[in-house]
Amino acid sequence: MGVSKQKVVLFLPKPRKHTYDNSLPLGLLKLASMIDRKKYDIKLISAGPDRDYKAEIVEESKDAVCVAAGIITGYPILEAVDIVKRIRKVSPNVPVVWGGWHTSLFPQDTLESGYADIVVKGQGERAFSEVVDALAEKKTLRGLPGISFRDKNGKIVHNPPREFEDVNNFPPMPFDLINFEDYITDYDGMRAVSYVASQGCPFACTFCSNATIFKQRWSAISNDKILNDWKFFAEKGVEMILVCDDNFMVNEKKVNDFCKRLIALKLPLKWSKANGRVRRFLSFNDDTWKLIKKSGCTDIEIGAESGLQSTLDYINKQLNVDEIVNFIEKARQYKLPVVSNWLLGIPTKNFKGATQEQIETCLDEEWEAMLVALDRCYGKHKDYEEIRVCAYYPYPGNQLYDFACEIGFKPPKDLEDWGRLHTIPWFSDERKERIKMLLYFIFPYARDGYLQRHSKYMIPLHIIFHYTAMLRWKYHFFGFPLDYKLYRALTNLRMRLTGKTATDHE
Ligand code: B12
Ligand code: SF4
Repeated sequence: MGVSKQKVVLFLPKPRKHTYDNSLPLGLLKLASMIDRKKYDIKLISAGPDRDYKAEIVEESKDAVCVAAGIITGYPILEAVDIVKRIRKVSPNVPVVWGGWHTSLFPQDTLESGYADIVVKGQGERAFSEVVDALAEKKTLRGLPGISFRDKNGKIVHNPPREFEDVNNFPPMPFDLINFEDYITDYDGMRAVSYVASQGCPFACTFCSNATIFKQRWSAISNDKILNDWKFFAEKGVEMILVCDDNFMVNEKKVNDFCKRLIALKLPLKWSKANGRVRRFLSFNDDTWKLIKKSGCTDIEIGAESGLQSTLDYINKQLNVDEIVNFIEKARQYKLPVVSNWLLGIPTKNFKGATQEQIETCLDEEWEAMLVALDRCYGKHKDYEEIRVCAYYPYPGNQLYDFACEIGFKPPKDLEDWGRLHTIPWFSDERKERIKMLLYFIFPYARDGYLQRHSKYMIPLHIIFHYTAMLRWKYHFFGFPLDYKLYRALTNLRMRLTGKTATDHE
């Protein structure tokens, strides 16, 4: 008779109160890749709208070696706390492990909350597999690098950090653990999945915690391994791969080789949203750009962040506004639309000791500079794939977060408080509303080819919206937003009629 395997439960809470995310649970799959399946039975459960996943997690945890959650800052914390409370009622002795970006930054707070017994910091694959073995074999956790834990007496112990490893040391992701069809999303009518081909980032922008967690290390999955995963995706009928690396276009030689090999494989796949630093990307030669296009890449993504040079310098972006403009022009030559990301409300040294009136002047300047930069990038063409403008929110673990706290942002006081969004004192609701107008109304309606693209479903109002959106952009005019208000009212009505809820970031 075979020995029954012990169970390891991995779960991923939903990212926001009203929205689910059905992109592949890549972090948990990577962890699972290092767990010995001969010894352990792995249950991987991610939040989904059509089943009682919380009850499932509680049920599976009953006789588990441990139950582990992947956590990013924000709402996932509140949901994980709720799930752990339910588990504890039924299985008070099952060890609870938390890992991911938030807990890597706040191991002490996480353990003090009482909702986690062990925290894995940074890269999780090897650390978590060692934790599982230690728990199963009832060995001490003392000395295991990269973790913090509460010992038998309730004392919090922080073990030394773990060396960041080459991601190629880890086995392929065990996709057989999930029902793959559940993670296929619709992208412009194509069957799409998300993919991450690297970890870390060599840069250190001051608003990002990547450098704090991964110490400016960057490691990329080899082209062989990426292509094996992509072949598997193609076999599953995937047509589009959404690349979500923090920085995919780092090494030109690797990108060039990757594209050549992808072309040679003739997979019926397109890829999209691969991210790169503008300056590095600009230095890629003509051959690489052509290969990127030829290999089925439909668009590329950049962090432009600001139209103000002083702000770009302040956040250590190592980028000039001219380079953003040149980059988008260059991508245009290769017929590669660019998804550009912009932040508004970035606090700079001018905010320190300034009155709200002075801050408003800085924010107006930032807004105007972004519009001018957008005109330079897209003015004539409006041929963007997407433009994303976001209000800066102080996510923790970096210099800009510390500065935001210095100038009035109230830092959350404990783990659960990190689950709630706090007000940004210098950024008014009126400014947030203007961002929404850009994002949901002006950008989508002003796009090149909008009328042709939507001609099938065109109603006269769409035509009017298209022209008012273009005029608003052209003249930088955002007053009397009757068209926008009408658009909102119609959207809300449609949502009510179709029974959909607005996402909570809208
Ligand atoms: C896909 C993605 C999403 C998806 C899904 C998120 C999810 N549930 O994983 C969606 C679109 C929903 C999303 C939304 C948001 N995201 Co997001 N997202 C990503 C992205 C691009 C990829 C995640 C991924 O799959 N990575 C690949 C895997 C392999 O890496 P990993 O998840 O980090 O896992 C490793 C370790 O962290 C660790 N680990 C992870 N989980 C666990 C669990 C255990 C038990 C253990 C032991 C270890 C462990 O081990 C893994 C292997 O080494 C990351 C950037 C990135 N490079 O990771 C941002 C990122 C996670 N997102 C981020 C943010 C800020 C957001 C948003 C708030 C953005 C916004 N302004 O709206 C929202 C809302 C989320 C919220 N909190 O409210 C930040 C999180 C920062 C933070 N402090 O937590 C990141 C890191 C981007 C960044 N560079 O700042 N996001
Ligand atoms: S913002 Fe992007 S480029 Fe800058 S440190 Fe973070 S991941 Fe790297």
